[in-house]
Parts: sequence; C-alpha cells; structure tokens
Amino acid sequence: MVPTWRLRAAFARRLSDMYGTEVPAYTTLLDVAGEVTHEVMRDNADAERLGGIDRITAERHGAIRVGTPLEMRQAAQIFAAFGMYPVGFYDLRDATFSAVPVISTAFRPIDALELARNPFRVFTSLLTTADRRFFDADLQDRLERFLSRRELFPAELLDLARRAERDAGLPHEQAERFLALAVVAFKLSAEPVDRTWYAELERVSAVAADIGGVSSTHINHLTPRVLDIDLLYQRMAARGIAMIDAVQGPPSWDGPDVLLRQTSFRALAEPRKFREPDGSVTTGSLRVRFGEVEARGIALTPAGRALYDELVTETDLRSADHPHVTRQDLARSIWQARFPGNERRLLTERLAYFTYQPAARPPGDRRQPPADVAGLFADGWITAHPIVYEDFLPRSAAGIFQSNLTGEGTWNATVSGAHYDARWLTETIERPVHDPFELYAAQQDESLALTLRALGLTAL
Ligand code: OOG
Ligand code: NI
Repeated sequence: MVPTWRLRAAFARRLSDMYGTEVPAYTTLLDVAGEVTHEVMRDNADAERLGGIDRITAERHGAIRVGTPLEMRQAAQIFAAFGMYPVGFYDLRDATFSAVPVISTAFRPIDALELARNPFRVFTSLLTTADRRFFDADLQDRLERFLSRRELFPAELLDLARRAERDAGLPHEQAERFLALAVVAFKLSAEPVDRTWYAELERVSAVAADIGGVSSTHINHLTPRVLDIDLLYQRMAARGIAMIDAVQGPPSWDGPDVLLRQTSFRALAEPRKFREPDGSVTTGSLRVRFGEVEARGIALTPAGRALYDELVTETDLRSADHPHVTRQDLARSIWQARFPGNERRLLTERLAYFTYQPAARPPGDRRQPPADVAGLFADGWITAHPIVYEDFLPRSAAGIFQSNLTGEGTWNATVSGAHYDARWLTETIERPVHDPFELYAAQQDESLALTLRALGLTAL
C-alpha cells in the first residue's frame, strides 16, 4: 500500500520533473534556489528554525486554474486523495489591487505531521463566469457552453482518487496508474487553440483566455522555497533571467521573517498550435507559464495580520507622495519603525502563532508558575517555537497574476459583480473550506494545553 503522504510527495516530484522539461528556466530557478539555501545553511546556525532542510529543499507550491464549479469539485476530489484540503478563500476580483476574474483557495495538508512529511500545496483558481463586470450575458453563455463540453479529469482518474481518499492510500499498481493520470491532467496540451475564441477572451482578461480559451488545464507555475529570496533575486537577474519588478509581501528588513515573500520570473513565450478562422493549423506562441520562488515566515494572528495590512496601506500612501523612493525602501523604513523586531515581542503582543513546550530546565526555586503565557515564557517555564505560515496573500497573488499577464483587459466598473465567498465555495465543492487562522490557533492551543498539563497547571 502507498499511503497518502507518499502519493503526495511523488505527485509533487513528478510535476516538478515534468515542469522542468517543459519550462527550462524553472530548472535554473531550482538550481539557484538550492545553491542559495545551502549557503544560508552553512553561514547561519538558526537557518532551520522555520523548517528542516529536507522539507525546505523539497517544498513546492503549484497553481492551476479551472473554469466551472464541477471542475473545481473534481480538482478537490483529486487533491483529497493526496491529503490536500481547501484552506482559505481569496477573491482576486478585488479592484483595489487586481481585478482578475477568479476566486481561489489553496489545497494543502492541514496538520503539522502531514505538513512535515510533505507540504505540497496547489493554489487553485476558478473563473468567475457570472461576474458581469467581466462577462456580458452573451459571452457568459458561450463561455459556459464551451467549458461544459470539455473534460479536464477522466473518469478513471476520479475513480482512483475516490478510492485513494477512502482507503488513505492505494496498492502499488493503482498508485502508479493514479499518479500517471494525475500528472498528465496538468500537462500543457498539444491541442490547437482556437485563435478567434482565445483572442475574444483575451480582450476581457488574459487569465480568462488561459482558462476558458483552451480545452484543458495546466500547471501554470511551480514554486520552490528558498531561505534568502533577496539573494536569489540578484543571482537570477545576474544569470540574465527577466524577473518581475519586485519581491511581493513584507520587505527585507532586520526583524523576523513573517508570512510570505514571493517573486517570479516572467512568463516565457512557449510554442503553441492555433486553429485559424479558415480552419488551417499554424504555430504561434503564448506567454502564460512562469516560475516563482517563495520565502516563508511566521504565521500571524488576526491582530498581527491587521498590523501587516495597515503597514501595506501606509506604504501605498507614502509611495504616492514619494515617487522617487522605491517601494521596498519605503516599506523597510516603515517596518523598522512599526513592526515588532523580534520573536519575543511577536509572542508577548500575541501577533504571531507559536507552539509551546515545557522548558528543559524550569526555574529551580519554589515559586508558582505565573498564570499567563507571556509570564511563563518570560520567566523561563516554557519555550516557544514559531509556526510557519502555510498559506498565501491575496495581494501578492494578484501581483503574481498581473505581472505575468499581457494586456490590461477590460472590465465594466458600472455594474456590480457576482457574489462568491467561502461559504459558496464550501457548498460548491461539498467540502469545508478551512479558515487558516483556525488551523494555526488549534495547533498553538493544543501544544499549550499539553505544556500546561506537564507543568501541573490546568488552564490559564
Ligand atoms: C496563481 C497566482 C497566485 C501565489 O503564489 O500567490 C499564486 C496563478 O497564477 O494561477 O500562485
Ligand atoms: Ni504561486
């Protein structure tokens, strides 16, 4: 029997191998990420604080895009077979930073042991065909009819996925078949693209064309994790690879790494076949697939996240007033002034999540332990270890989407958009969409309860 986590690890590895043959710059990215991570390991004793080297070097996330609620439900079934469940709801239609016609979730392992075994996750976006700001009634109708005629995932794949989920794994032969079918489902198709249809959707949005203009889905990018993303950015640029303008997310600064920092190399022109209006097939190219890299930091509580969002807004305001200063430099100075500069403060101000353990050598005197976490920590009764952020950031995701799009697209701000939220998604895919804060809080609370019991305290 091949257990769920081994299926997931094999899936991640095979997708990565496939992507490397399809998008050669991705292989360069993997080489440089490995090189940088090993250098940081060598020079920094604390390098494994947010994950062991085996996890970091194997870690990837991918992204796919689908067109219909049924396709989303089927994708959820396939990911469930790999022990990957929907976490978080991201609305990238938000005009304040993006206006991309999708809503998204991330399929990922949800418990600490499974994350440690293999943290592979897939950011999965669904085209919002009912949103009038992007699609008028006629286009929506033709788009939905086009999408209803295609089949992304064959019945045999879905059947094996259901069995793998039910039995928490598959016998060897079936596991092999399941993996092969799953990987092929995310491979770029050689089918010709209908030129007129693709162009019509592209006028609305390049993402709409990438999703609804073709008859299959594909891995749109894969993302390794790296320990020093600023160094990686310089090295990639030095190798002549065109990177997007900046690293998305928190700035590089003197304090702890929090949340998620990401950057990518620009989508490359890949040869694709087109069916022309006269029926002939020609070869052209499309720019849709890219490579991305990420650095993960500490998960923030709702209060920590609110502070993060506030600093992003402040950076926006100040950069409008200081066009000559780079956004990065502005963000760094704002963070230096306003964000807690060490883990201890993140803990005592309850801005980040930690797991706790009883201290190996608690205070030797006969004092009673204090009745609060900050006190227990300050007096040396317990130790704390940061929880890694396992999710995404909507604004960074929008930045990644947009920096890899060609053309602005068009949308109609005078009509109101269709309503989609986490509840809608839960009902659509018939699986709970988990709240990331609840997952981190549960992990923290569980470790705290065990720690208190070990100290002979019942509750705080
Ligand atoms: C997804 C973009 C978002 C990330 O890492 O934030 C993303 C896409 O391009 O389909 O992957
Ligand atoms: Ni990504």
